[in-house]
Amino acid sequence: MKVFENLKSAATKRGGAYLVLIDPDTRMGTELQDFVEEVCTQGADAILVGGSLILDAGFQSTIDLVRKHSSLPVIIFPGSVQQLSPQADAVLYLSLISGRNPYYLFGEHVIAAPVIRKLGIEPISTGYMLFESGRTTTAEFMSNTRPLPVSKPEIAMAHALAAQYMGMQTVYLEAGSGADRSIPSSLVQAVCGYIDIPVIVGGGIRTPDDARSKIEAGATFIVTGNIYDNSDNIKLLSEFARAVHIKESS
Ligand code: 1GP
Repeated sequence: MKVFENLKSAATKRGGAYLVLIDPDTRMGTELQDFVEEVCTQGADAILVGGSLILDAGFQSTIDLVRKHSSLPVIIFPGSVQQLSPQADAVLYLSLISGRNPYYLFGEHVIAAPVIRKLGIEPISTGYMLFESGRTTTAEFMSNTRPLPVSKPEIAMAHALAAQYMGMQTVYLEAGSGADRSIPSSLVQAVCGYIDIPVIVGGGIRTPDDARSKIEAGATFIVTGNIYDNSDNIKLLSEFARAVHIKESS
């Protein structure tokens, strides 16, 4: 049960940690295998696997292949309780604290807990905060919740602090996959300066500079996913990793 502790240590040493999200709907077979190998060799710190709406039901085969070819920790970023596997090292045990839908606050968790225990994977208790980002995201639609306003940092700060006080290990500031706008760095700074637990930031981050600005604002973990749907962008992997690892930059 050391996956999260190890990731935090890596982030402390490197200035931040870079997590690459693989959506099982986007790649398969040798294309997926090649991508996993690139992610592992270009400086990422862990691989997340999941998505809020998996269309081809390919989660299990994807995670099997990722596990087989990954030298990095494999962490499930589940869209539902169906997305669990013994092939993973850990799972983000998400509570959608920005919303008030009880099923996503403490519903699926009860169903998933015994399964996670049986599978022997590490749960990482995560306060998941969805923010408005210009258009309706899959996560927002599927969870039937309202996102938090980015223009009211005090609301985000209060939610994040509540997550900390409830004993959660981290909070995830989420703009939604493919969001038009990532979470503003000023908001990241407000939240990170207010709480003591590490902060994950993801959604709509399209440039290494944007990733770096979130780390400079206090984020511990950066997640990108969508950017690599375009294979031409795979060459950016090492640039993103360098941008996140601010203590290693010359
Ligand atoms: C989505 O935060 C992740 O849940 C990553 O978002 O796909 O926009 O990089 P992107």
